[in-house]
Amino acid sequence: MLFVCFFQTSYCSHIGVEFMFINNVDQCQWIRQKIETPGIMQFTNAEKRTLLARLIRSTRFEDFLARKWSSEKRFGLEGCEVLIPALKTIIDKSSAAGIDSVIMGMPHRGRLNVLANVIRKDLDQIFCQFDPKLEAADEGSGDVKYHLGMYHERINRETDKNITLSLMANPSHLEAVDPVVQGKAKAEQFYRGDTQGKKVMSILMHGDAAFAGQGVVYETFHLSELPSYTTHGTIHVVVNNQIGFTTDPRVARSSPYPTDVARVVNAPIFHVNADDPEAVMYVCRVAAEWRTTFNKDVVIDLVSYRRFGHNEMDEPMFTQPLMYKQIRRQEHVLKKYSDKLIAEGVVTLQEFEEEVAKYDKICEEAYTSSKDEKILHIQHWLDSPWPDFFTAEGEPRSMSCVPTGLDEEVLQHIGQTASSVPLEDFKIHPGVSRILRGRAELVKNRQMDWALGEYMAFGSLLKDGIHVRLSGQDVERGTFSHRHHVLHDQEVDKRICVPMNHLWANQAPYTVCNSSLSEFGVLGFELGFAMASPNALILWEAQFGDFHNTAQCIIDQFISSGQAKWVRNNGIVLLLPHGMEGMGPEHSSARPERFLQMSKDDPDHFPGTLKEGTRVQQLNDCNWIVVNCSTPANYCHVIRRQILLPFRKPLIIFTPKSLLRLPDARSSFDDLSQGTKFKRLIPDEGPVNQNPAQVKRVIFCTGKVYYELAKERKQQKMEKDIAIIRLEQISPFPFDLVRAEADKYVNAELVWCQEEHKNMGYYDYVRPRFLTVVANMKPVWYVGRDPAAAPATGNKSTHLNELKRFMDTAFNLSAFEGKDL
Ligand SMILES: Cc1ncc(C[n+]2csc(CCOP(=O)(O)OP(=O)(O)O)c2C)c(N)n1
Ligand SMILES: [Mg+2]
Repeated sequence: MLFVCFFQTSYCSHIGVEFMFINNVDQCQWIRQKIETPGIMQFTNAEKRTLLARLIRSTRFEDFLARKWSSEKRFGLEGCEVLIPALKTIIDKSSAAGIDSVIMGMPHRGRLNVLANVIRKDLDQIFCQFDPKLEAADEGSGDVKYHLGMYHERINRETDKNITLSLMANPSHLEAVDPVVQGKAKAEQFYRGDTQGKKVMSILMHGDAAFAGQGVVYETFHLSELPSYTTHGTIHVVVNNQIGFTTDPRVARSSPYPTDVARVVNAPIFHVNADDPEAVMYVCRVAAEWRTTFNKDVVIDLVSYRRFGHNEMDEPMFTQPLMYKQIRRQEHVLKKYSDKLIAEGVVTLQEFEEEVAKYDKICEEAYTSSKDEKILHIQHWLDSPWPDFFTAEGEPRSMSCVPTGLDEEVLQHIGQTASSVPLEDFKIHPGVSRILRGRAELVKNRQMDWALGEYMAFGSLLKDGIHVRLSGQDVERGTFSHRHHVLHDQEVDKRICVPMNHLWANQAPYTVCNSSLSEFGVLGFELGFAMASPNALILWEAQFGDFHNTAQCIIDQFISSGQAKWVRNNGIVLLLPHGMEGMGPEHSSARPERFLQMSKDDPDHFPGTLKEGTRVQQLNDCNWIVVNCSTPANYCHVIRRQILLPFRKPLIIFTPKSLLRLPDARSSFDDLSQGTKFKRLIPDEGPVNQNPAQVKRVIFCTGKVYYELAKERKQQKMEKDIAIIRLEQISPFPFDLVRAEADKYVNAELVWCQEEHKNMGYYDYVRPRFLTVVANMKPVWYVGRDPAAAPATGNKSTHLNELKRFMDTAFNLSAFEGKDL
């Protein structure tokens, strides 16, 4: 029925393959041989019967749902029922080749069917989801049934081998899950030492329109050949239902043909007629073999149609009347294939009908038992369980955090490694040499700058067996050339040294990898990587904080809300360089306001004084932690805390640029010694303490502006009049510590000072919380830049004028006299 485009001559009229863009002769020959050898597509009767049985399940599952819940959305697979046997064939073949873990991502179309018939989620668990009275057992928002994930260990019946199948939970945002799946697959490969992808592989399913249109598909493909990101070949299956009955797909297409994307990255594309289940089975076998043989991506284009509307509420005749008239006349694939096998004598009509009746009965029985389910446990839909990390009920094992301070010898040892070259005869660049000498000098004086603080954090976690992975654009050197975690021999090409991997004999591995120039794809990838194990610190660094917004979907749909939707912890760390330094609208702001707006802590509730347990509980209750550290020691503490907490939360860190080198912004080793910990707030420790009652103004701030304020105060000799207090953890808000400060300076007016524009930065977030702290008894004055549309000016002198203006206000003690709020 459907026309399939031929790009190569083939002996099967229902298969076409595109591969002429692949510039590897062996690979092209391999494909030719698989497609053009006469008679190569042969199946035994047993194989045909298995195929029929799978098609029966796929078809009757949708029929069953349609009968029981005719007006419920399920995004049925009708028209592409072969997807189920296709996936099962890929999994069988891969299992035979040694794969024992398959990680999948897919959109709405046929998802319930995949859960039921590929992953084998219990049918009653699926059916009960259609019950509107089902109560939620877990906290959070939960999610609709066709977004939830699943993890299942089972025996593959064809190979008799163990196999673990997981389907990742995903948001509506089509294709956003692709890089997440890849990251998780990569992580599993990494932790299992599966360096060639022989054990773990991923399968990504796509809709035709989404595959062609969503840029993250390309970003994901693009990662497939980068060493620290490759999953050694992914099998992509496109449920291509856009073509309908037109004879030429290139005429019919309303969006770019789905395979345009794959061509760019050298993946062969098999087009196969979804009405010919045997051709589909053959192609799926070849694709699995391709992946095993070449460890490269491959695309299977299931050329099909959609029998009903987009969802079951939709009437396709509104917009495609002629096509849908023809679709109605189209014989079902199951009928066609069963007739064929009956005619061939492979099965009898009676056997076929019995097989159908058998599956219908399974569905009916599951339907009956599904009525006993009264409560929905999203826990049962978890795609990445961490059984050893949580209790059997999925709860944290404690509500306390191990202290984050470090022994002097550990600090010294890390400091020395950070300032030396652990390999012999390794010639580094003189500029790097200078940096290492600078570090050695600091270590000698028991001091650290930002880069050393980071070294202390990573190095100490590696010592404790925690894998650390830092990924992003130019992270190896550091965008600001401060990090230099990978040294390059200046005389031997490609000879490198990663000192962080030479710290201790039994340390965990450190991975530092420059990503492709992608944010959406790479952040999704790292989020997926962080799902595989709680015993790893996974960090993604934006080149500049601004650029995270091209990954906004991963932030909104996964990082900020993932736990609420899917009860899934994730400890990913985002490092977002931030600060107004006259560099123009696009290299200044990491948009703190956006992260804070999505923080769920209540502005109007004062939680009381937080003892250790409650403080950890506060972190457990939030959706993510947002910090802006002003010292290297505090940065180190917060990174260590991230892993020492008994649960995992995303951590957003606004990181500095000029502070990386500012002598004032250094810490002493004492600030990291045993007994020290992360400071949620840094009080003023200067002359204001002599007589706090005489202090006239308390300026609260966060991040880099602290140093500008402190300098100005000194110049104006106002160190006894004005206290400057740093908020280091912005969310969850340190209500208790802010109150202690406000209480201490009884006669002072309260000011929030930020360098960002008034409609940006932290102001909207902190203001109601400060008012809660002071029970609305005092105003909190704003000092900072005026509201603006762009985050920063592109003009240096405007930048400096703005700075001067708000500094003047900050130190003008009569600035707010007689002013109303
Ligand atoms: C990023 C994004 N944009 C828009 C939508 C709304 N949407 C849901 S399904 C759909 C059509 C998808 O078409 P296709 O990928 O061909 O899948 P099909 O439904 O045909 O299987 C659209 C536009 C979405 N879910 N995600
Ligand atoms: Mg489609």
